[in-house]
Amino acid sequence: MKKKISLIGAGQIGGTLAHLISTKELADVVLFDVAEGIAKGKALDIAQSTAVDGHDVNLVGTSNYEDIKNSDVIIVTAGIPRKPGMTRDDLLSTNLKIIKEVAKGIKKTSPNAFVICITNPLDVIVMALQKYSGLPANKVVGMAGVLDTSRFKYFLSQELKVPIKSINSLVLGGHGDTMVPMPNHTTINDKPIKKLVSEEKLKLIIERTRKGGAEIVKFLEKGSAFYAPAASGVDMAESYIKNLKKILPCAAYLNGEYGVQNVYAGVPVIIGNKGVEKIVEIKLNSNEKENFINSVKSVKDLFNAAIKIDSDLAN
Ligand code: A3D
Repeated sequence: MKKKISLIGAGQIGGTLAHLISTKELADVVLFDVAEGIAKGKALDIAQSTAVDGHDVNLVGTSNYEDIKNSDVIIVTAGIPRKPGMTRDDLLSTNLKIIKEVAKGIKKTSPNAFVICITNPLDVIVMALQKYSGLPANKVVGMAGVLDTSRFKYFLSQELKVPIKSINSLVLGGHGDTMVPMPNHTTINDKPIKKLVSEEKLKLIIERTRKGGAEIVKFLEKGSAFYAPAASGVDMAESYIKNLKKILPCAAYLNGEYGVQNVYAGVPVIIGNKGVEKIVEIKLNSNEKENFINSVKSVKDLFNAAIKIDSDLAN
């Protein structure tokens, strides 16, 4: 039987997700949005595009949670994106309210789904989504590391003029300015990156990766990135649906791993048909450890700010 992916939020990322999923024939798609017309219009437009290449996918647009019932995967982008000059953290109070409502809808209709959260501020919103929905922590993950890593790889490939496929890399930590690109775990055709690029250049690339989202917000003026975030979300959904057991950097619930307790942060995980099947613990040197703990601290601080907004999150 065909799988079912529901997309909560049919905006820029939601629409792109629906299109990518349909061209890959990964699953039938339900596009859900409080703005019903946007969901219905995009679903119809993409459904008509399937006739061009003969893709066998069913698409529906809706604002009724009953239509997402028994989804295999749910990808959440409901919320507001950044405008120029805003940080991701500025979105907290608005998106927290939206996520509470979304979590209720998911819990009621699809308690067995694998849920991928993309709404910002990512690490805190995914943690809130897990708490509000009560779904098991291994079935609720955040998308950020795949995107941050792909930005890092892209900038390296441009600098070194090498195919992006020859680069292996990883970005850990929270999805914010404290994210932790990992040059010591980055290779090009298995050669350590540090032998191929000067320290000065690498520093600049790391900085550009950290600010990769803001660079696009500044160009777009009216919203944030959506093609690369959608591609990253689909990669995670595909690993779950096809049981690929890919190792992907995701915001996952840490319960002692990396010496961190009761918080979501970006780490490599194995995604298979059971959800997050394993958190992969790689060896960090003292500098990486310090940066990672610093990044986790900023996630914790923002979660404490979220608790002040809604005390339900304290439980
Ligand atoms: P946008 O195009 O505005 O789409 C968001 C959609 O959510 C809109 O269509 C809204 O109508 C809808 N919405 C609002 N409230 C609800 C609700 N209660 N239930 C259902 N739908 C609702 O934004 P976007 O698609 O560009 O971005 C979506 C989110 O992703 C934002 O919070 C961005 O900041 C975030 N984002 C995260 C990353 C990461 O890497 C984590 C990257 C880019 C964007």
